[in-house]
Amino acid sequence: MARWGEWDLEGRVLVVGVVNVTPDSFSDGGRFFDPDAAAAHALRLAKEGADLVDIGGESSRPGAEPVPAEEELRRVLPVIERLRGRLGVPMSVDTTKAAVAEAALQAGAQIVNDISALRADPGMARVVAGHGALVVLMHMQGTPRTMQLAPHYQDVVREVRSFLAERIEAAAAVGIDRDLVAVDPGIGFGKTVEHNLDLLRRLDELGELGRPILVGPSRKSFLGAVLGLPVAERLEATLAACAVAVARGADMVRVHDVAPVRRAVDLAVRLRARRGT
Ligand code: HH2
Repeated sequence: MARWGEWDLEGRVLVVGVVNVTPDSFSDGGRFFDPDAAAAHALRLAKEGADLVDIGGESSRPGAEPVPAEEELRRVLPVIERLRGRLGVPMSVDTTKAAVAEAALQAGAQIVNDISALRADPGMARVVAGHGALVVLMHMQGTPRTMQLAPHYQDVVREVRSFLAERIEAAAAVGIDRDLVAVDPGIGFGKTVEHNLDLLRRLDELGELGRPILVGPSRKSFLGAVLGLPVAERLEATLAACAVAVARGADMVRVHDVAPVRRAVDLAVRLRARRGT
């Protein structure tokens, strides 16, 4: 497994640049709510070295209320349309809704990042399979509205791994080629600080799934909890978390601060023991 779609992941880590077209995202809500501002931000992230950009129109921060599909489409489609043919790197759409994924793929996105791992919308798997799109399947306990109320696991890493294994099978059962699937432990999604730290400490245990691993620690609250820092001051912690994740086998990192993360992970990947050694 050294490939994801067109990407060769041998000795290489993909940097996924975050574009939040939302008024309420936890770290940059409102900054890129305007489609021109969002498109300009995506172009900047590509220039800074992002391998792909992930465009989302619904915040999934703890406590967030769901956004109707029509509103999500009003947010993300104009951005995708502005970037089509201009961005120079692929676009993914961060959505749990089949209608949003369908329209985004038709408009030029090539990847679906579904934080519900195809569970939130029964039509989602068919859309992904129909387009032959790349897909990210993420673990989450509960829903964004409820997930941080009382996260509970016997062994968070084993439970996340078996959940992701089950979701890979569910995707394959509806005709999604396994080679197109990447997996994500869902840092911050129904996890305590200690659960998040455990997932990063033992990330290598997800390697058994045989699929590329994406992690999204960027600016998240567990970093703030460990260091006692507000969201605007979590860059160094994000860099450290990304570097350790890469050392433990991450193939992709989803981040807001592309330029510094690019440098950190390009070094980290050179320092990584080769797979199987
Ligand atoms: N984290 C967020 C959103 N989408 N997708 C994947 N695959 N993995 C993640 O860790 C992940 C994700 C949350 O970050 P952000 O998009 O910046 O915040 P918000 O959900 O508030 O818009």
